[in-house]
Amino acid sequence: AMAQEGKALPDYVAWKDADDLIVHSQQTLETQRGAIGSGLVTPSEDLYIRNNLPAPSEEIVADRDAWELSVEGVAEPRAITLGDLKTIGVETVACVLQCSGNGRAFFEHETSGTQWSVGAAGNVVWTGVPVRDVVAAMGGVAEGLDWLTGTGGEEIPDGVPKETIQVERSVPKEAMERAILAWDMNGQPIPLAHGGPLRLVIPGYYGVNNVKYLKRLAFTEEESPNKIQQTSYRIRPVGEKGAPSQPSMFEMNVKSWITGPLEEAGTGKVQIHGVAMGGITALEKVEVSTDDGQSWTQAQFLGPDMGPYAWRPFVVIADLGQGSHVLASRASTVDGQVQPETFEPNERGYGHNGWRAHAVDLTVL
Ligand code: MSS
Repeated sequence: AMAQEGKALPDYVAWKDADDLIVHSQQTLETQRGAIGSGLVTPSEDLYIRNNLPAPSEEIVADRDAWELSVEGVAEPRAITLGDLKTIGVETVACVLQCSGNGRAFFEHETSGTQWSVGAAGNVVWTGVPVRDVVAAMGGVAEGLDWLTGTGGEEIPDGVPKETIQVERSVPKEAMERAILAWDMNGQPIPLAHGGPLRLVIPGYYGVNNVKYLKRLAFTEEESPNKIQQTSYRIRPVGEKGAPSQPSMFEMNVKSWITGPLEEAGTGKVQIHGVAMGGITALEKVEVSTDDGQSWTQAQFLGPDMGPYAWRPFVVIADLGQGSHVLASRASTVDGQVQPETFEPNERGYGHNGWRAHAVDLTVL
């Protein structure tokens, strides 16, 4: 991954802010750790990109309201245009969009896949129609269907079995209570790179479940038969193959990280900034340590609380003497989950939230 860093932005994301991003590949761009600062909402220009398949052509956003979604597994299944979806209902939700592999670079074993540090995550404001409203408008979920399945609109090349590459994810049906079909991101029509014209957003769930270019929303009896559901995005022991019996990357865990200062600071008082998230639960507090976890100080949240699925910027003012300091942050949720010191390795390097690995080595001059 290192050799590719510093590359120019790929064409389809040429509008992004190159100074704030690390280009890992055409399909994977990461937000620089320092770029977030105490940002409440991640500007679209800075938001990370992760595509499993190349994005479809710009044509699909030329006439957004004409985009068609097929809704299945409801009493009255039908195809509906984005224009018509907009007449059913509308809601805005702020939530963290975070790749399952965010933090992969912190695992000690060899992990294949993008070596994300902290920047495969952002806090995004989505506007769209609640899935439950769409379901109500179509007569409710049909009997015995336990999964909510979203299918991405990428074209699958002829001769390639769709199960092997198509982005199709199933989540437990209950997630529909907070899921939305989004057309706006941060107050603008969703850019193609982030899944416009229509994206399934499941607040509190890992990025992979937030299917872009959504062309089908189906209540199904079983999880999608596709590889991305069956064997990929599973927490599996190091050295083992993926299997449907292993935990899937659904609910995110409690996590925080410092966004500055990251390398050097002057002696005296310094503001230590970062962001914290509760996953699917609201945060209770964040603590910061400047002595490698020996003592902790409660941080102050900055800005408004945007709800349980959003992240919260935090700050602590510390007095630091000359020399090196290990800065760490540790978040806890209202239901008592605490960011752990270490995180057990898993083969693909998913879900790392250990505070020690996310610590910063600061030199005070
Ligand atoms: N969707 C689709 N359609 N395709 C693809 O590829 N990817 C995933 C999600 N969705 C995809 C989709 C992932 S995997 C992620 S993270 C996300 O998305 C990202 O987002 P953005 O907007 O940031 O790029 Mo991992 O867990």
